[in-house]
Parts: sequence; structure tokens; C-alpha cells
Amino acid sequence: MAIRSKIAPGTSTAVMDPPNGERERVFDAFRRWGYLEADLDPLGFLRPLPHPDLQIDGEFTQEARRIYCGTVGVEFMHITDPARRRWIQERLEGPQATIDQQRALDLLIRADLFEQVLQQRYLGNKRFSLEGVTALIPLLDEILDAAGQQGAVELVMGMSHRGRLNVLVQVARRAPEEVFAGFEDVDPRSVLGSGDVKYHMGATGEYLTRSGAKVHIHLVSNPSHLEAVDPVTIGRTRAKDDRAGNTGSKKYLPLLVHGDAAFAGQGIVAETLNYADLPGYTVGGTVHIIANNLIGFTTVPRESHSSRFSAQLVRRQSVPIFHVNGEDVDAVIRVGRIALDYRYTFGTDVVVDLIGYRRHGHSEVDDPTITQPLLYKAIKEHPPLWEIYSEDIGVEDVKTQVQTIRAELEDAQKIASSMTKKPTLRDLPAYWNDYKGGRYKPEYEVETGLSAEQLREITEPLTTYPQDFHIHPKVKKLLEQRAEMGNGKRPVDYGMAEALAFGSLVKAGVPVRLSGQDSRRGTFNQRHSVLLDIENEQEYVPLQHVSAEQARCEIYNSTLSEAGVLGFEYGYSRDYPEALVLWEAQFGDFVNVAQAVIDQFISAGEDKWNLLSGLVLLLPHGYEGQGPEHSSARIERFLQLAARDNFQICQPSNAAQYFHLLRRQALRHWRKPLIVFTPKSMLRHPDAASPIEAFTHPHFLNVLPDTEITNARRILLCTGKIGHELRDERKKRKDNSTAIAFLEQMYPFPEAELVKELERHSTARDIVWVQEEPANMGAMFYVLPRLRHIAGERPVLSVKRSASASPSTGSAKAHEMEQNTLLSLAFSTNGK
Ligand SMILES: Cc1ncc(C[n+]2csc(CCOP(=O)(O)OP(=O)(O)O)c2C)c(N)n1
Ligand SMILES: [Mg+2]
Repeated sequence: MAIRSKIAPGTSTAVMDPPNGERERVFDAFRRWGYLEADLDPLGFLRPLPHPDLQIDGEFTQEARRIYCGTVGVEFMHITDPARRRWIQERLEGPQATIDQQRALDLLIRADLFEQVLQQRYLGNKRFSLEGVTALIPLLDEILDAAGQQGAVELVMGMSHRGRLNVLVQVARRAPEEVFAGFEDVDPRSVLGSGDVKYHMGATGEYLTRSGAKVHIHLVSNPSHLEAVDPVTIGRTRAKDDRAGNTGSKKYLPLLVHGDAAFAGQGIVAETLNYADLPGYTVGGTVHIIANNLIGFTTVPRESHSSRFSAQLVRRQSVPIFHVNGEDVDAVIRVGRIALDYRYTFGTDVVVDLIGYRRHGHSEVDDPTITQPLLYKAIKEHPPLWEIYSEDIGVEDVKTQVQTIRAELEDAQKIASSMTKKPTLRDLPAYWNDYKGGRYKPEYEVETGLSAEQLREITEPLTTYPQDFHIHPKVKKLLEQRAEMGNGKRPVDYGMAEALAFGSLVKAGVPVRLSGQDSRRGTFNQRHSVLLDIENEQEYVPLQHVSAEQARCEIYNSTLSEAGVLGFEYGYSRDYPEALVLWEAQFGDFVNVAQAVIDQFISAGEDKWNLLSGLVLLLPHGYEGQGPEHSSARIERFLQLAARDNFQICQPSNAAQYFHLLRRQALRHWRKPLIVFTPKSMLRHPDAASPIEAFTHPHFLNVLPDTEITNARRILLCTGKIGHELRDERKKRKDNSTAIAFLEQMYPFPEAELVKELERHSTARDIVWVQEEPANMGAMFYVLPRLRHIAGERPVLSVKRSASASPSTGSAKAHEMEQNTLLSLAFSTNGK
């Protein structure tokens, strides 16, 4: 499967500037600095900033100033490609398109009145009014119309609170009564413990372009955490495009609406922008709109960012920024068309910085006159945009129009108040029909084992490469060993187990996508999914050569980001339920940088929005004396988030179990995120390798029983690496009365399997939970009460490190002493 190539940069080599004449010199200065002197703030608080290079008089100054210092200010001279700069310049300096002003006026009235009706009918309710940046609606209208002309079939849109309800009606074209209904009381019992507030819920709709084409609108469900939805939106777009067979990024258009304060302040914005042009993540350009009301809650721009404009974050990339005064509606619409055309012409991101104000407080129950008295005095006296615009364009009888629209909205409100059931604003795509969420049911199980013959068949393409390929000697040896593993001549390690899982899945038509930092080789040198010719660096990916009709297999090195990349992969999994989608942390503890994605989407997404995901997180975990930062992937945090079968938490202790777990995740139709604590040193450890026969077993085992010991006097329960160390210790002690069982799936808790294992060792008096983690971490807090519940009369003891503020010691020697103590306590503790 060919990996999509990076979108080619502009190919023109034309020299942009003709001979250095006077006109060019003047224009060049204005192209570069004009935006600083532009008239961008409708209320005039953001004053033009004189630039020395523009203090020139002369024949051409007036014209240059009119174009570059009017109500549009464009930052584009940082773009390295001259063809792109020339394109923008021509669109700004050339003839300007005429505007359907009546349509724009109609939209402005609708947008403002919608907010007013909400205000009057549902006083005291938060709605996060759009008023002040109302031009967002005609701007989106223009972008959608232009997108339709370019062949877009779907707009995938991420936005936060501001104006969201308005967008539902004016852009996604949901009936106003459907949105009003969200403000009506419903039976609270129907949403006990679940659901979300109305300005976070996702929605779908159908936008009709002026030429009659339909563009499907998909507004992504969004948490309160500002900008967290950005990478999710991009991942969803990429998945839609990949599912559709790579449309060249023409059909699916991502659009993000940002707040000005959030855009500047939230790091996840930078993380998302950073992968815009990378092969693993590109969507052919995102349209960013900053609904810039020059305030964030009570905080003003000079407290919000160190740059003049919050948008300037993007200047490190070749992305143009179109600042536009939100009260020059025609200019806003023109900018929308230029931005959209730019995205389609060059396949990169664009930013429209729509500058206005915020008519009310942060929400409608907030009084802004306390913190910004002068600003709000000015706003109070400032008329709504439709009034200004109707005067500008000379519409005589705007009152009738206003009355008609108000009457329509009031009728809609009446309909809403008599609705007995809240409408759902969202249709799920058909590709979710075959997949299930909710509680686990045994009927979801499928067999995950393969025959020895099938394993051999997959091993062959996974361990070979073209004859003329110059392979690295170390990799050559590795592939030879893998060939022996797949043919049953040597125990199979994790690396090969994973390759067999991926290979068998793509062969069966299940696409696989994995991304993470250094994932192609593998942080621990364990994966080697991409072979490199040592003479010419040509790539060869065995997993893309498993069989002729196989599904795609894509493994990417990600950017050095967690939240941005995990958000993307979560989004991807949302629109590609058929695929096995995995994100890998470099070390498990780095996952905490993406905590908002875990809390807000992965763990709670189904509960809040009824949206499913089968995303897999691979989190290297284990106490190996590498210090506090590289030991723990924080099992305890995931277990604390676990409820109502929201996800699965597993730690497979050997290679075959890992194989079955990955296959189970893809082949079952139960779509639940899967958190896997993966090994580090155990990746190649003989104790964790599995004989090939284990791959022919039918299932992943939630509990790995101890069938070696009979008449046990004590049973140790554990997960992961410590279990292997305990087994070693048992051998050293020549102990044959201690059973050691592994809890391979911690959540959903495999109670029946554990009961069975405890019954198998009914002679054991003590049941001991053993973990490497300190007492305030790991699975202990979660496991002990559950174990006690099923242990009956038998005492349940625990062995663990003492409670600690950091996950582990920084000294390898101290680690070893602690580990030895754990091992010996496990065999000797009597709980006193
Ligand atoms: C990550 C995060 N931090 C803080 C908040 C609380 N909060 C909600 S809205 C807001 C101000 C947002 O300002 P801006 O981005 O300019 O959007 P606006 O409300 O002005 O449209 C803040 C601080 C939040 N929702 N998310
Ligand atoms: Mg703001």
C-alpha cells in the first residue's frame, strides 16, 4: 500500500518581482507590513500600528494603502514559495468579486435574531452568543459555497461554545425548533449520569449551495477543554478520506473555528498545526477561522498573548493569515472565498482572523461591565451588524424583513415548547451499523487463533524482501530469527507476535494504522516495520506485501506530540471502525501530556455523546530501574476512569497473549478503546516469548492460570513483568506450593475467570496481590476489594512498594533492592 506522498509545494519557479521599479518597492512594503496599519477592529480599540517602512509618500502609496491597510490585513510574506505569495497578491490586487448582499443581510438578521429569541425566551440560560462576530455566518456560507464548487461533499467542523447553536441552524441547517428544544425541560431521568450540555453536542446537517449542490455538515462533539477538538476533527477528516479511497483531500474539508484567547494559549493548537503537511496526518489543508472578539472571558489580548494577533502562532509555517474587520461584511465574504480557494489550490492550511467584539458577557449570565467598563459602554451604544449593513447597502425596508424572520423564529420556539421528546441532531454514518458499544456480552467473542499453516504463510512475506534490497546486517539477522519463530523453530517474541497480528489482520481485509514517536523502528528497537536499504534509503514495508488483496497497513513516526497525535488517532478511529487504529507512547508516562484527550474523549465519549471508538493505546510500562519517569504508565489513573465498560485495560504478559489481544480488538464488533500496558525489557525476554502453538489457541485469556502447581498453599496474583520474576524466584526457591496467576485484563474485571482460578487452587490459604508499583499506585486499590469479594473466607494480602510521591526511585541499585524485597515478601508475607 503506497503511503500518501506529501502534497507537493508550489511548483512554479517564476520570479515574482519584476524589475525593481518604484511601484513594486512601494507595494512590497505594503504587502509585508500593511496588515499592521489596517483598520481591523470595528470598535477601534485595536489601533493601527504605524510601521516605519510605510511612512512614504508617492504616486503608488495611496493605492497600496487602500488594498493592504483597509479592512483586510494579510500576513503572507513569510510564505517561502513565491508562487503562493503571487497567488495571494493577485487575488488581493486584482478585480474584486461582487457580493450577493441581500443574501448576506438575510443571514446576518437571522443570526442575530436567533440569539435574541433565545435571550428573551430562555433568560438565564447560557448560550454563548455569537453577536459581535455575527459575520461568521456569511463567512461560513461563502466558504461552503466555494467548497461545494471545488467538489467538497462534506465539511468536518470543530468548534467550541461561541456561536455553536447559531451555526447549527444557519450552517448545518437544523430547524431552529430542534435547537430551541434543547432549552426546554426534559425528563431528567432520561439522562441521569450521562449526556452533555447542548453547546457541546455533535450534529450533522445538510447545506445547500447556491448552485444546488449538497454539502454534508458534520459538527464534531466537543468537550469544554478548548481546542481539544482540533486534532480529533483532523483525524476524523483523514479517516473519512482514507475510507473513501483517498480523494486527494478534495471531498472532505476540515474547518476549525477557534476563540482568539484559546488559539494563542492552548498548546494543542500548535501541535495540530505542526502536522498539517506531514504524510501521516495531512488532510490537504484545514480552514481555520478565529472568531476573534478580542477577549477571552475577562482577559484582554495584552494579557493573552505576546504577539499582536493571536493568529500569529501560525507564522512559523507557510500559512497565510487573513485578518478582516468583522463589520465589513463584503470584505469578510471575499476573504472567505480567497481562503477557501487557497486551500484547494495549494493543499495547505489557511487562517481567517475575523475581528469583532462580544456583545454580552462571556456567557449571558456574566456581567462584563465590572472588568471592561469602557469597552462595554462602547458596545452598548453600538448597533447590531445587520442594522449597519442594511444602511451600507441601502436596503430601505429592513424592518419588514426583520419582522418576518422574528415571527418565524417565534413560531419555531412555540413548536419546541410543545415537543415531548428532544430531537437528536445527529445521524450516524452507515459504517457504524455493524458495531456495538454498551456493556460487554460474551456473544461478541470471536476466535483469534490461527493454524500453524496460516502462521507460516504470513511469516514468509513478513520476513523477506526484494532480492536487490541491501539490508542492514542486524535487521537481516532479526528477520531470519523471525522466520524461525513463525515456523515454530524458536519461541516467538513480542515484535514478531505483533507483526503476525498485523499481518493476519491486513490479510483478512482489516486496515491497520499505528502512529507514535519512533514507532516505525520501535523505541526499544523491537518493531522494524519499515526496512531501509542501507545504500539508498529506499523503504520496504513487509506488512504492505502480505497478499495481493490485503488492506492498507500504515505505520508512522509521529511528531513529538502526545495530545495532538492521540487526539488525531482517536478521531481517526471514530470514522474508521473497520480498522485497527493504534497510538503508541514512547514511554507510558508521557501519556499524561494527553490527559485531556483521555478524560474528555476516550473514557467519556460514549457516555457523553454515545460515540464509539476502538482505539488502542500502547503504553510501555514496568519497573526496571530506569528512574521515576520511565517506569509507570499510571495504571491507577485508567482504572479510576473505568466504569460501565467504557474501555478495556489489559497487560498481556506474553507474546501470544499480545497477539490474541490485538486480533480480538479488531475482530470483535464491540468497539471500545483498549488500553494496553506493554513491556520494555520483556519484549525480547525468553520468559515472555511464546511457543508457536500458543498462537493457535482460540482466545485471549483474561486470566492466565497456573496449571503447573497443584495443592498450592498460597496463590500470587499479579500482572505483567513481576509475574515472570515471581516465577523465577519460585524456581530458585524450589517452591512447589505457590501458584502464580496473571490478571491479563484488569477491566472489565474478569470475575468468572478469577473465581475459577481461585477454585483451581482451593487448597491455597493465602491470596496475595503482588505489584511493582507503590501502594498509592498500580492496580491494588482497584483489585483488592474485588478480590476480597470473591475470596470468601480466605485472607487477601498485598505486596507492593511503600506509598510514594514519585513512581519510583532514581537509583538502579535501590530499585534492585526494592524488587528483591517484593519478591521475597510475596513468598513470605503473612499480612502482619
Ligand atoms: C482548556 C480550557 N481552559 C479554560 C477554559 C475556561 N474557559 C472557557 S471559555 C474561556 C475563554 C475563551 O476565550 P476565547 O478563546 O477568546 O473564546 P471566546 O469565549 O471569546 O469566544 C475560558 C478561559 C476552558 N474551557 N478550557
Ligand atoms: Mg475571545
